[in-house]
Amino acid sequence: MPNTRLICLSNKLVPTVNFQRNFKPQVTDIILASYPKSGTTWLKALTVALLERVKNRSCDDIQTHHHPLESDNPHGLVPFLEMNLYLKSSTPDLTNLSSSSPRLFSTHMPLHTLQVPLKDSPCKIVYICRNWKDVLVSTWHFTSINVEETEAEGSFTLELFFDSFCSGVHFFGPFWENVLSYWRGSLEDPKHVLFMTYEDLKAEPHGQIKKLAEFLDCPFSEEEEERGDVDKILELCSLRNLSSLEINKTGTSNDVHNSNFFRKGEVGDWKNHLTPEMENKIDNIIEEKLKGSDLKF
Ligand code: PAP
Repeated sequence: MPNTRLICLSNKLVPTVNFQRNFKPQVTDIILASYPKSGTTWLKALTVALLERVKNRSCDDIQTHHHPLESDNPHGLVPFLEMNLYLKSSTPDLTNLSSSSPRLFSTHMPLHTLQVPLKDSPCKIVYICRNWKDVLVSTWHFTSINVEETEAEGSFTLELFFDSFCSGVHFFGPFWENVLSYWRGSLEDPKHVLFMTYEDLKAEPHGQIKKLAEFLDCPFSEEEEERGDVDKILELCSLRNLSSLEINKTGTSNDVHNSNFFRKGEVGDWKNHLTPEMENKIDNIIEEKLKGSDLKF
C-alpha cells in the first residue's frame, strides 16, 4: 500500500508543478474543481450544455442536432489539468481547446495550488462539494469496481477507506483542506469562485443551474425559460440520460470505463454502508475541521 500510494502521489505532483510553472490563463477560461466523487461528471455535463446552448443559440439543438455530450463523456470534453494535460507534457498543446472559447478545464487540486498561475487572472472557478460520507462511499465503490479482476481485488475494504479518509490520507489531500480552500476563496472573491453543492443541485436544480449560468455570464433569457430550456438541459445532463448514451455505456475516459462514472447519484447513500460509530467519528472530525468556517454539511 505505501508504495502504491507514493506512485500515485508522484503522478499528481509532477503535473501539478508543470501546471504551476507553465499554465498561461486566458481571460475567459473556466476551471471546474472538485474533490473526487463529489459530482464532477455532473458539473462538467451541465457546464458543457450551458455553453453549448450559447454557441448554438437554440436549445432545440439539444434535441434535434448532434450534441457533444452524445459523442463524448463529460471527462473527455473537459480535461483534467493534473490528470490529463500536464501529466502527458510539461507544456501541453492547448490550441485545440481554444477553438471553443471559453476553454474548459477541470481539477481535483485545492485552490491554493491554482493561485500562482491564476494570479490576477479573471478566469472563473466553479467548485462542487458533496457530503463527505457520500464521497467516501462513492469513492469506495468506484475504486472497488476499477480494481476488479486485478491482483488488488478484495484489498480495498470500506474500513480501509474510512481510516484513510479520517486521517486525511488521499491522493488529493484531506477532504476538509480541499473544500475549505474553495469555500474561503468563494467568500473572498465571489465574482471568480462559485461554491456549489451536490445536495443543493439535487434539491433545487432549477435555481442552481440558473445561478451557474449567471456566474458563467450566460444567463437564461426569459424566452429560453419560457421555452423550457432549463428543463431540457437538466434532462440532458441527468444521470439517467447520460448513463443511457452509447458513449457512456461503451467508451472509456482516463482509463476508466465511462459507465463507472454513473452509479446511484443519491443523497445519503452512506446510510446504507456506514455504521453509527463511523458516522459519529466522521461527523466529529468534520465539525472540528470546519470549526469557525461557517461551512455546514
Ligand atoms: P469523479 O471524481 O470520478 O469524476 P464524480 O463525477 O465527481 O466522480 O462523482 C461520481 C458520483 O456522481 C457518483 O455518485 P454515487 O457513487 O454516489 O452514485 C455518480 O453516480 C454521480 N453522478 C454522475 N453523474 C451524475 C449526474 N449526471 N447526476 C447526478 N449524479 C451523478
